[in-house]
Amino acid sequence: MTTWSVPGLPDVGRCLVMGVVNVTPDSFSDGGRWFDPAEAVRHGLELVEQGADIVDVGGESTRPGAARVPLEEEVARIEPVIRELSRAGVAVSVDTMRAEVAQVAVEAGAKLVNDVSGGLADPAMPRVVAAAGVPYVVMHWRGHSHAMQDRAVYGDVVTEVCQELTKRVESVLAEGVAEEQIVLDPGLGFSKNPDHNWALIAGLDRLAELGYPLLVGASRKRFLGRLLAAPDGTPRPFSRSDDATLAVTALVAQAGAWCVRVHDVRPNADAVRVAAAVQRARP
Ligand code: PMM
Repeated sequence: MTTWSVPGLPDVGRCLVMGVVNVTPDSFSDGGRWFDPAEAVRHGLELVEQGADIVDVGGESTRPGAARVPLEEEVARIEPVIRELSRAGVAVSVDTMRAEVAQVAVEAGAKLVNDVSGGLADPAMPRVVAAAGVPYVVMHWRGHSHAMQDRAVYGDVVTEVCQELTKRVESVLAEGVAEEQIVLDPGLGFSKNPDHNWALIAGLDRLAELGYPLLVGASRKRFLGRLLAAPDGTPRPFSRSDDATLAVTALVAQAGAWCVRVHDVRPNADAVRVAAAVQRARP
């Protein structure tokens, strides 16, 4: 199995686990729970204790239909949490689409910028990331939350996601981001219907052929709840889709993902170790 080395982040010969701390009142699965900065820090430290290699701190919900948060509000939400977790020695990533927020986050100690828009939402983002020299998650994205599900139209989703990510890579490289900084993400649930998400998980090897480490975020997303719907078609609530998240983690870790982004860290930290043991045992 290819193992990836991403500058400034742990290189432990297995898929990494990124634990999620949404400092928002309205995120899809954990909105409001860690809205208080002290609670958010406490939760971040708890995730590290449970096995998170990276803690992803976000101040803006990206759930379908969400409205945007003002810049000052986003900064006020994430800055104290990133500063405190970084001070405690945690490898923190910032989940933001805004260059100014990324800049504040890096100054507060963030080691990675996770941009769900892959540089499309804020044209200044790639230059800020290039200057900061930190790893940069470029996710596949077709538009802001209010419009994204209308854009879930593909002929061949894996081919189109690969092509669109390739364009984003060319663009951020042209802005000065270095190859070693780039991590790609298929953007499960972002302008994707369930069939698109499953096709991307099945086609992860084709995304890996683009030559960059891959991050996968399936945790608690609606397509899992739809798969596990009751006989009358009622989707399983996200609060009961963590076992399905775990199954995705094992599969994508086996397929060579660099990192999984998850809410329920402890079992996922076990799953990536199982996947690594199986890989090591391969003749
Ligand atoms: N998904 C969400 C937020 N940030 N970042 C990356 N890189 N990949 C993802 O799939 C992703 C993300 C939405 O999930 P949440 O609202 O449950 O945090």
